[in-house]
Amino acid sequence: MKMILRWFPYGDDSVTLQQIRQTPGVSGVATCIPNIPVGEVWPLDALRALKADIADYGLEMEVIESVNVHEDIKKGLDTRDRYIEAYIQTLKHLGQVGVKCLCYNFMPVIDWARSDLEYALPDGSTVMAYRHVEVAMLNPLTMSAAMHRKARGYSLPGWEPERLEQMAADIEFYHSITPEQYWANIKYFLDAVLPQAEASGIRMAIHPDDPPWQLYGLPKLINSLENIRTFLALSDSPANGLTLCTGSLGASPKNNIPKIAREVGARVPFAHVRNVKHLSDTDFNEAAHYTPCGDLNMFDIMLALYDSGFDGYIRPDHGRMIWGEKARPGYGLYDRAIGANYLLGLWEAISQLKKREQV
Ligand code: DNO
Repeated sequence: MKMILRWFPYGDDSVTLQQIRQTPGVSGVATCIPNIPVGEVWPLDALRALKADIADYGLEMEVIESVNVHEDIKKGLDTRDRYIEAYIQTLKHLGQVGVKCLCYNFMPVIDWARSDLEYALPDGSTVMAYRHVEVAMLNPLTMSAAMHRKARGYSLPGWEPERLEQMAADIEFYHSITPEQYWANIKYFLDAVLPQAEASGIRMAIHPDDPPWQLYGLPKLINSLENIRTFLALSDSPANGLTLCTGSLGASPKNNIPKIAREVGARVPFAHVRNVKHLSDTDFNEAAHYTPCGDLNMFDIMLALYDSGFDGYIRPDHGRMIWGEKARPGYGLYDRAIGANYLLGLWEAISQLKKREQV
């Protein structure tokens, strides 16, 4: 297991590589080259330069989060092959710079969704929050661009106001796609890219839908144990894996995260581990990682991962904003550093006890 932190390059992150390096037990970052239009090849020289910048701080760049999948691939359009070719070329380049794991998602049109990026808790910290009725009201088919601007100019990925018209058209398009067709579009993509991922030594890790339920009538498939089984059965390739995002799947009280981790942990190259506080079946606040702060049992999750033979990367996920920090929502330093060391502590305790039991 390797503990890493997500980090955004080119001055786009208030957290520095130096700070990450000083966080005990963190060996590297999950990063990306932002602003490459979806569907274009990630240039090898830019990847080499980024890797060198990260290596200057003694950190590894073994995980990329994310290379986004072009909407034409998700829609299953005839034009998809050209974008798949570009994806394959990007995989080659990632392999050439030593990337071992690629997080991506197949969420149609929008990435994750929240109603509030700075919801204040009684202790004065802020977290990201989700109220289903409010998010449902942000439907791009009916809302204005201004409504989509959130917290200090940060937009949710994929929710940029200038994309609004296209979003509305895309959402309508998906209304005519059945879940069967959507599964077939995922499989078409996997069959095309996994051979290159294998050849490049990269494990691909699909990110679950966040939230894991229907929104704007869009297909949501990576959202339950049953559907994760279906996804993993699409290809037995060792390069076909899951990002176990405990907060995304765990937003639904119906998902038993330790059970999922126990069953599929060996096919999880990357785990995003965070806690959530359920307010109802569809409303939640993100929470500090520590088990009593939320509704997910972090010990059970880490134990299940350990027992499953999990041998991947873990990163703490969205943290609260604490101690006056101003940062990209969810991605400040302080609460994620606390989370990382809490998770490392659980992992150390579990592995030490298991070793002693064997003696
Ligand atoms: C949210 C993240 C997601 C994730 C992508 C992966 O904080 O977990 O944006 O990076 O869905 O493709």
